[in-house]
Amino acid sequence: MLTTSSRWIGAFAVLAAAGGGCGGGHEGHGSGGPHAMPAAAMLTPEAWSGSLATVTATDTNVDPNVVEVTLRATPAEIEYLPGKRTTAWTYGGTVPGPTIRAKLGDRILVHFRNDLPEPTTIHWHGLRLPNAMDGAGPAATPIPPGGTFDYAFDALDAGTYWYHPHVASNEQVDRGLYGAIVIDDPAEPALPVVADEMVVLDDVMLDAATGVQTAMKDDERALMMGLEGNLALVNGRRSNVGVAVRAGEWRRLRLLSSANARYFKLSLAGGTMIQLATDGTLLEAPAPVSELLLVPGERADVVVRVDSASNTATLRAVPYARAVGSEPTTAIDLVRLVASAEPPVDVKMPAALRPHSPLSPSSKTRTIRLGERTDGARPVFLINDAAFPAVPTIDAKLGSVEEWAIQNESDMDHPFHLHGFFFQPVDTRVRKDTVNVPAKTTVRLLVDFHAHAGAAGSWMYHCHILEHAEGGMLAEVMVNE
Ligand SMILES: [Cu+2]
Repeated sequence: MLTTSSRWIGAFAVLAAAGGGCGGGHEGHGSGGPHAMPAAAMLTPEAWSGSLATVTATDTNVDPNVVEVTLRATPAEIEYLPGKRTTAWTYGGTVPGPTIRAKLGDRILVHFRNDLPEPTTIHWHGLRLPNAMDGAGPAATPIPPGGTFDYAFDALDAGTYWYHPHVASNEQVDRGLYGAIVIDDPAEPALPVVADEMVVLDDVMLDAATGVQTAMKDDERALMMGLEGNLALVNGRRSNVGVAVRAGEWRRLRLLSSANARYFKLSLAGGTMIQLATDGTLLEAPAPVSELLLVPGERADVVVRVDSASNTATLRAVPYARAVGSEPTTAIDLVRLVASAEPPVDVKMPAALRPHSPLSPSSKTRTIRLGERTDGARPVFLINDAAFPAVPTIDAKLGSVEEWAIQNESDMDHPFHLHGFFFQPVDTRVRKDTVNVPAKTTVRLLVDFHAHAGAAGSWMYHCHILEHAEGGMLAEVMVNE
């Protein structure tokens, strides 16, 4: 079957061979003529200096084992481009929303109010929590404009997580509704770092002249590839921020991609980058990385430093092609660590972080096929040949381990995300909740349906390219006692 993407990507190949560019002319979809949909050119505002600090949510509860915060979803004016105002949708007036920090075992209470003009929810990405608190699936009724909801759950796992809406997520997350939640484990080995900061990567499509965010609802490229903006954001500010550091000192960066679709393949020129954690979990040992692919929804904790022979280390998104035959993204400078005149220091990382056990063997094997077809002019994204809500719900048993073969039959990569439970890619010991499944490949996962309070219920799994999830590549697993 000739899918839209193969026709469309074929058009890319034709265009590349002709050395052509996008003249802005769009021919009819599937008309047979070249249908060029290259990514929009990136805006490259001037580099600037500042800080990576994000707003932290205020804990209003005096009990040291309870974190109680208020979040309000509300439109707000944000200055993404110098001197220009963009109306974003925010948690509490900032992008990203306030970082919620708690420690392992804490009770977390979030009083939420929706002051948006449409219904929303908060989904707590990566956290194991009661099904009714997940902000997604049949147990989560969208909160209407003016409505409130109290989220309450325990911090069961240390790590770096995030929160975002699960209603019209492609539009609501893109407008700025996302924030981080960090669970600290006091028993973790102490790390010799001078800073421990969120680095939330996103992109947004703006009119360069006015700063107004461009609605991309019917953009054919966005519908197919997911929406990539023309301005990269680091913690809600334009990219290429310079941070003053001392050469040799380590900073812990908790990298999170809240982008709808952009893949950030990260490198650190002039410095050293060592990965500590993936999604919610510390690795067994620090792992030096020269490049690190961060897909939508995924997190990676790293430590970074400027090497003693360098003045600057640049965290950069380097080109990556996430569809067969598509053009790679262009390189984007995100963060520059600029060394001061102080003499370099030499600080060693610990040799080990946290041991992990392999999961017990699976009791059941499933194949989950990711695919795509067209419905008129619109692409439809599929799981096992059906689009949500027509994908049959899977039944799984609480306490079991299943092996899922995620078979990507399409011509583009898809980031696979499961709610409420961790999985372990086979042949690894890491626990993850979001994993890239490259085009035309199969990724095998051991899914751990380990019981936790309120774990029974229907949980979503889906592609985390939000246009794909909203376009059908989403389904539910009913986890039974
Ligand atoms: Cu996808």
